[in-house]
Amino acid sequence: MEEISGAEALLEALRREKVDTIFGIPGGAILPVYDELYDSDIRHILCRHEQSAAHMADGYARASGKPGVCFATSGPGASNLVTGIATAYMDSSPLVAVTGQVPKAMIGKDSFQEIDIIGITTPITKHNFQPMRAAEIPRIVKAAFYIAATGRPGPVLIDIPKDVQTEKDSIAFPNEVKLRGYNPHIPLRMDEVKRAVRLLYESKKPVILAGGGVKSSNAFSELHELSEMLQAPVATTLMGKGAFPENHPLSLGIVGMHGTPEANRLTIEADVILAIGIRFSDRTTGNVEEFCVDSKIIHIDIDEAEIEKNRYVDVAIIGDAKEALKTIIEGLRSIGIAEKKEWRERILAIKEHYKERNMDEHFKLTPPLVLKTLRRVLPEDAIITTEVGQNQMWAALHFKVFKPRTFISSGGLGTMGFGFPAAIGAKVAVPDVPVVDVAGDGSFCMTENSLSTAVAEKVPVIVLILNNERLGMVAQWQRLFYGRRYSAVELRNPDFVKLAESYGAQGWRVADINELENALSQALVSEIPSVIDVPISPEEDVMPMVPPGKGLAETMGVT
Ligand SMILES: Cc1ncc(C[n+]2csc(CCOP(=O)(O)OP(=O)(O)O)c2C)c(N)n1
Repeated sequence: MEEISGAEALLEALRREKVDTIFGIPGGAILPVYDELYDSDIRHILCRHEQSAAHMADGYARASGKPGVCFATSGPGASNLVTGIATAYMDSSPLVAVTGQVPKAMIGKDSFQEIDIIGITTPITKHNFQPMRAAEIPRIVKAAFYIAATGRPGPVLIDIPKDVQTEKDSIAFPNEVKLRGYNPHIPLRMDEVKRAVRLLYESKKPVILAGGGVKSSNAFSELHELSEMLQAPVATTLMGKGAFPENHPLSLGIVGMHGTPEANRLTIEADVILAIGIRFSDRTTGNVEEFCVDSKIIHIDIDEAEIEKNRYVDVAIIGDAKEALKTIIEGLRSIGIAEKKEWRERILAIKEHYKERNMDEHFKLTPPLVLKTLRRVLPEDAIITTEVGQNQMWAALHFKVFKPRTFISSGGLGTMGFGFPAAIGAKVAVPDVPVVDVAGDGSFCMTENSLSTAVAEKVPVIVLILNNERLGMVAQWQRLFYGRRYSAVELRNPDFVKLAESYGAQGWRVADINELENALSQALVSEIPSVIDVPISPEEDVMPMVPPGKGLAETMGVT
């Protein structure tokens, strides 16, 4: 067998995993890999910060469903990846991060640009590897992709010492991966499924809460079928947004701290809650002690560790959501479902009660109107990413999503600066649909230098900044809970139009909805990235809101 280097083995193994794009920044400890990349067909996207490289790979993964890949050098390169890896971990997004490491003999000696990235990332990866021989690389890459994409998806890191990258050996490429102690294919326990079927059959007021797990397992059509079969309305978590079409009569939008009033109201009234692929996060349940105390809860999750981590449940189904839903549907079909006339009427009445008033009169740039305009202008399959803060919650509340994998947001870690690089990654993965980052001014400034990457790599994403010249969500909390004592929230922003132009992108500042529509329609046909600066009032709150520590019944801002 011909001898090849560890770096060559890495790229060949990535090619065999059908990797077409890598996001990264080179440096001393990963130079042998970058040298191999020089001759490779794999597209490399040069980032300006490793955090953005990880977010781009994450955005690529969330839009395509395939693991995203990022590269960084040792030391500061690797440590800059950490926020991006943690973001992917918290949101169960499949990512494979490859870092260079100092040569084996220099590990543990405080060598130049050495950091213990294995130790640092242990709590924020599903697994990490440090090959000590070049011949281990193909098996490790195969295992990394398998672990990242199966079961509950998540990030995996491979840290390769520099001399392992250059070492030559006759290296074999396995076709299969077997990992002792890791078996993501969990057979359903039929006794639990039967109990779930019985509870759903007997329920008078069922509600489905759909989370990110529905997306990971591609259980969209099963969710649709079950919801209609049961006449159960569907509320989603932030991560689940997109799992159920939000123009469906049974859609309630998002539930929780900034949930829609109809989602929070009907969740409280439910007698049986079917929670699918959710982790009962505090942002979803409010005070968990008060969360639906009188309803029966069925929880489907692939990760056993999620069961009763946050909330006691009546029935736990551990396994793949798609398979579990299919089996439940079959079970229900065999016994038949009684029509729930009263519940249907109640759902309609609640939805009618909270129906938004027509806001189109004034053409003022209020966030809800901006987001509705965006929805009107974009095709159904356009992808939205968000930053973190008010912009994110306004987008979750007012931008209706109709297709799976078209709403991408940092839910678990809540990472400002995520949305723009994630938009670039998503656009690279799905180039034929428009991709818009709904941004806050503060968040955009955290990773705005990715404009360089977007321009250089010809990735025409659109950034729409809801510009309140504030760290808006922090200001909202200070307004509501700290007696308007605004501490460290005012921003002095750059001129975003000039900023965009100086990077070679294009920019608009808009004064009303007409100008917004014009800017959007020009940006949509443009081949260069666009930044649209939308000034909004700094006093605007995201409402409704469940105050921190309170139950869903104590929602503020609803009439
Ligand atoms: C990296 C990071 N630092 C700090 C925070 C805390 N934080 C949450 S929301 C927010 C304000 C966000 O401001 P902006 O991006 O302007 O969005 P807005 O709320 O105004 O829409 C801050 C500072 C965070 N989520 N992430």
